[in-house]
Amino acid sequence: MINSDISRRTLVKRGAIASAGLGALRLAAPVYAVQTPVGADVIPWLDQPEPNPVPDVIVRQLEWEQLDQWTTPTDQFFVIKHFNEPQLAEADWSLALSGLVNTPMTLSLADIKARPREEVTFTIECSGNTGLPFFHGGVGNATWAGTPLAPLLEEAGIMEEGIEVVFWGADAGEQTWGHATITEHFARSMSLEDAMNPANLLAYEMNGEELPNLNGYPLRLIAPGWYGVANVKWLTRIEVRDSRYQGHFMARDYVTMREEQIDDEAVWTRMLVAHDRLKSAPAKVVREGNGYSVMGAAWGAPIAKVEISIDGGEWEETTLSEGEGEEHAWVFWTYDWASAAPGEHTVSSRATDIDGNVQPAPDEGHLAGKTTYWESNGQITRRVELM
Ligand SMILES: Nc1nc2c(c(=O)[nH]1)N[C@H]1C(S)=C(S)[C@@H](COP(=O)(O)O)O[C@H]1N2
Ligand SMILES: [Mo]
Repeated sequence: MINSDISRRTLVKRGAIASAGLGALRLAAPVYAVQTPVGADVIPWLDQPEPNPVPDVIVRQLEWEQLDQWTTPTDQFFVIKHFNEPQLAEADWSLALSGLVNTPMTLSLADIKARPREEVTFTIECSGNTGLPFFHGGVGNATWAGTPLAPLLEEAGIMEEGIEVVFWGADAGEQTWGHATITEHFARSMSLEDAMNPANLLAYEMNGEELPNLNGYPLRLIAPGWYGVANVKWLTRIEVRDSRYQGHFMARDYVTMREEQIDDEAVWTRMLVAHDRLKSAPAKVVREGNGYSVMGAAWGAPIAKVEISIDGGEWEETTLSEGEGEEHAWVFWTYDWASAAPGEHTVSSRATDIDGNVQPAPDEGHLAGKTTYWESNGQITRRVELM
């Protein structure tokens, strides 16, 4: 307390000039621009991610200090690739709709593009993001375009026993399980009810252009509200089954292990990674003249507010600056750091969704007994040094 009082007082002189400048800015453009203003500097965080030991899997990550646009430019969008990178040509590619359907179908890309086109702006996050010291940039926001999945399933006609829908990718890799080694495709499934959600798209466009190869050309599932792993790329088959598909990315990997108390007994649970979780992150500290501001993002649920804590102090509300009211996309927030004093500081953020759920501290709620790195949506604290 005493320390922060002193630092606040030493700041008064510096602050006077800074707040005059920022006040003038505010008139011109209501909230702080998300874009780093011309002549302003981004102060790099002191805590930088460790070198990426798996560049074939985590192919590209968002660089938080460079976050400047609400829609992530395609060439900056993170890429996760567990197996090979398929090279699919439109001429010999098709999508099969098979399994427990009355009318199996085979669709060309032209068939799919001839169907109704819809767009959704959806922030995808890999559920491993921020759970590993080298993986902090596994999130991005893009506008996806494609045709809704539900009418296609309806046209195919789901048989009575059909309760689960499997999305198969063209990529495959070797997996050993017990005594057996197999070559398995990337695939995920969801319940028929989840698959029928009108938000799901078979997407062939990202940010107004053809899907880039690394993001799943020619077609991927876009399942708004689901963690990245559910958004199957290089899609070749949609198959309806009478029970849950238990492939590697359903039952072995992307499984969250947690110790829970059930009726006073400690038990271990293993749940597959599915829906997004509420999260936020400080993106960058910006210096303009003598004034500082912090900018960040929040996603995983419709956001009501984002708060910031400097040096572990009281939570203060930030200003939501872009994306408010979007159901599936991140919200950008800004904070006028009027009391910024020279030296090292910590910056933490926490999001609250429109139902009043609060992003947990790193050891709170479902994070308390969790051992695996999946679904690490705890509050993020970054360190910065101001001159
Ligand atoms: N076919 C296929 N689809 C896939 C994957 C994959 O390895 N193969 N990775 C998944 C995971 S784990 C994530 S986080 C997202 C990442 O999508 P992006 O690479 O377009 O950012 O794709 C998902 N879809
Ligand atoms: Mo992922």
